Amino acid sequence: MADKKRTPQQQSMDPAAQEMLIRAEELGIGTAFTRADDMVPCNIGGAGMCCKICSMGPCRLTKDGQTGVCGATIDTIQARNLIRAIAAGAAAHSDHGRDMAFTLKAVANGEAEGYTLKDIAKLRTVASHYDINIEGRPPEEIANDLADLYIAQFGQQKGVVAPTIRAPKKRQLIWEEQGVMPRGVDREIVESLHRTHIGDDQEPEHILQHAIRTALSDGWGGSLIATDISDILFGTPAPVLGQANLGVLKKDYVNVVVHGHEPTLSQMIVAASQAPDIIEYAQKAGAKGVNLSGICCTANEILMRQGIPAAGNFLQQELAILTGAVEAMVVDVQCIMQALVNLATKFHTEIITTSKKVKITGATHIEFDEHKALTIAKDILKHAIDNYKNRGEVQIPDYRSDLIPGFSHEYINYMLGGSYRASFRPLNDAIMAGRIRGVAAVVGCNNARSQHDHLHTYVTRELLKQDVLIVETGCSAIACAKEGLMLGEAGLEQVGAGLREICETVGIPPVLHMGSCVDNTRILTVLSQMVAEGGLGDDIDQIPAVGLAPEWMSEKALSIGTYCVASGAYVIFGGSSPVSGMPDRVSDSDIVSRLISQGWEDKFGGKLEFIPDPDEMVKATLAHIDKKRAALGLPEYDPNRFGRSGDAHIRELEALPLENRREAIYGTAVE
Ligand code: NFS
Repeated sequence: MADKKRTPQQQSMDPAAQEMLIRAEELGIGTAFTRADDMVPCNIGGAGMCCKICSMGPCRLTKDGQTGVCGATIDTIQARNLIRAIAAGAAAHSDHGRDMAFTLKAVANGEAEGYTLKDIAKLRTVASHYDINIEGRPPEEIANDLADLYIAQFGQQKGVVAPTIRAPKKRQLIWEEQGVMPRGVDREIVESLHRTHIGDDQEPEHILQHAIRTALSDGWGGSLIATDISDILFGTPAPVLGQANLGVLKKDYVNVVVHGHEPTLSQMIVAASQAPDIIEYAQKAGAKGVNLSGICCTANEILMRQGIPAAGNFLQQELAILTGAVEAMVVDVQCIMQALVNLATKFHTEIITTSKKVKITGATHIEFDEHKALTIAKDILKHAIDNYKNRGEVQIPDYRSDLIPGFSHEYINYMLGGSYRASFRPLNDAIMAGRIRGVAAVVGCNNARSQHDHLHTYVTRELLKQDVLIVETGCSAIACAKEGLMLGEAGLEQVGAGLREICETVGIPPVLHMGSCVDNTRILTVLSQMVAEGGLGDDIDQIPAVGLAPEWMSEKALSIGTYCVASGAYVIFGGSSPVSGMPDRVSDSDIVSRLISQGWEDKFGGKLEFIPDPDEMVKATLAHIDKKRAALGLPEYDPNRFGRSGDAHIRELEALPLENRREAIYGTAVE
C-alpha cells in the first residue's frame, strides 16, 4: 500500500505535529498516522453492514436483498450497530458523571482528602433546580443531598431523570409524546443491549427510537451531571490565559502530561505540582520544577479552570512522547491509545494508569482513590521526578499559541451584561438583527483518517467569515486554539463585520472554548437559555444553530450527536458514515440514513447527517441557519448590512493624519 502513505504535511496541518512525525520517521517509529496509512479500513464493517451479534456470523450483507443467517436485514443490522455504539458512548460519558457524583458525596462528608466545594453559588443554583432546600443550610449538607439525588439518577428505573426539567417546556413535551423521556442511563443502556441481542427488536425505526432515549439519558442525565459537579468541585470556568501545542513542554522541567477525561485526579495533580515539597523534590533532581500539561479532554478540564497548558489533542498523545521530554504520561479513562506503552519503551517516558477501570499491559498502575487523592497525586509526581535522570535526547517543537478558554454558560451570561444585568439578551438581539447570522458548535475528535485538525479549522474559519459565532469543545477546541482563533484580537480580520462588532463590543474571541466533550451539555444549557430569553422561538429546534463534528471517530461522539438531535439540533458529522451502506447497493441500504435524518427531523426537529466534504458542511450549515432565520421571520442575512465594525473604523481613522480625520468623519472637507 506504498501509494497510500501520506507525507507529514498531509497527515497533519499542525507544524508541531509535522515536526514530530518527521522525527518518528527518522527514528523508524510508527504512529496512529502511519498505522492509518497501513491499515485499509473494512468497507463492510465501516458502512455498518456486518453483524457479529451471534456466532452464526459474522454476516456480511454485501449483496442487494441479502440477509443474515437469522434473516436480519441490512437496515436492522445498521440500526443495531448504531444503537450499540451510542450506548457505549453514553456509558463512557455517564460513568464519568457517576464517579463525579460519588466524589461529591465523599467531599460533602469530609472523606475526600484535598478536595473542597469550590463553587458554592453553583451548588446552590443546581440544588434549587430540584427543590433541595438551600436556605440556612451549610454547603456540605446541600452537597450531600445533591450527591444523593444525582447518584440515584443513574439507576432510576421509572420516571424521568431529574435534569430534563432544565430543557425548554416544549422540548419536554415532544419527548413525552414520542415516548423517549429518558429514565436512568443504566436502564436505557441495558435496554439497548437487550433489544439488540439476537432475536429481539428488529424494526429499525423502533430500535432508533430507543437510541434517542439512550442518548438523552446521557446528555440530559450523566453528562450534564458530570459538568455540574465538576464546576461545583473545581470551580465554574471563567476566562483565563492559556497556551496550546507541544511547545508548552519545557526542557528544564520535569514534564508530566495528564491525559484522559476525568478532572478529579488531574485537578489534584495541578495542586500537588505547585506544592513546595514537590518543587523542592524536583529541584533536587536537577530540574527547575514540575511542568504540567494536558492531552485530550483532561487538558480541557484544567485549561478551562486553571489555564494549565494543553500539549495537544487526541492525535498528539504519541507525538508528546516523541519529544523525549515527557517523564510521565498519567492517564485515566477514554481516548488513550494502547500504542503509548510500546512507544514509551523507546524513550524514558513512564505511562501511569490510574483508573480502577483501565489497565494497559506494560504500564505502571497507581490506582487513584479520591479519599487520599493528594497523597496519590504526589506519589505520581515523585515517580515522574525520579525518572528525570533517565531522559535522553530531547526535541520539543517550538510551537505554542495563546488562547483564552473558560466560556462556561454562566460566564457567557455574565459577559453579555455584567453582574447587574447578566443575560442572553444581547446575543439573541444580535442574532435577530443579523449581526450574528447564527451559532455553530464545532466539536469532537481527531481522526487519523483525515488530515489532523484541518477539517475543524477549515470549517470554523469559513463560518466565521459568514458571521457565525462558534462555540467549541473537545479536541476541536484544541485544534482551533493552536491556530490562534481563541484570542480576543487574533483572527478578527477574518471574521464577518457583524460578528466582529459583537466580539469587539463584548471583548470575546470569535471562537469560544466551552470545555471538554462532557461539557457539550453547556451548549444544551446555552441553547435552552437562548429560548428562555425570548425572540428566537420557544424551542431549541427554532434557533439558527448547527452542531458539527468534522473529524469524529469515537462512540461518545455518536451519543453526543444523537442527544443534540433529540434536543432539536441539526448535527453534521464529517468523515464516513457508520450507516452508509455500499455505494453500489441502491435498493435498500439507505433506510437507516433516512431515518436518522428526515425521520428524526419529523419527530424531533433535529437531524443527523454525515457529510465528508468540508465545503458541503459549511453550505449545509449556512442553509440551515438561513432556513431557521426565515422561519422565525428574522431579516435575511446580509453581509454588507453593517459595513465595517466600529473598531475597524476607528483604527482606520487613527491611521489617518490628524488633519484628514475630520473629513473622514464628516464626509466633506473642513476648512
Ligand atoms: Ni471527545 Fe475527549 Fe477528543 Fe474525541 Fe476523545 S478526547 S471526550 S472523544 S478524541 S473529542
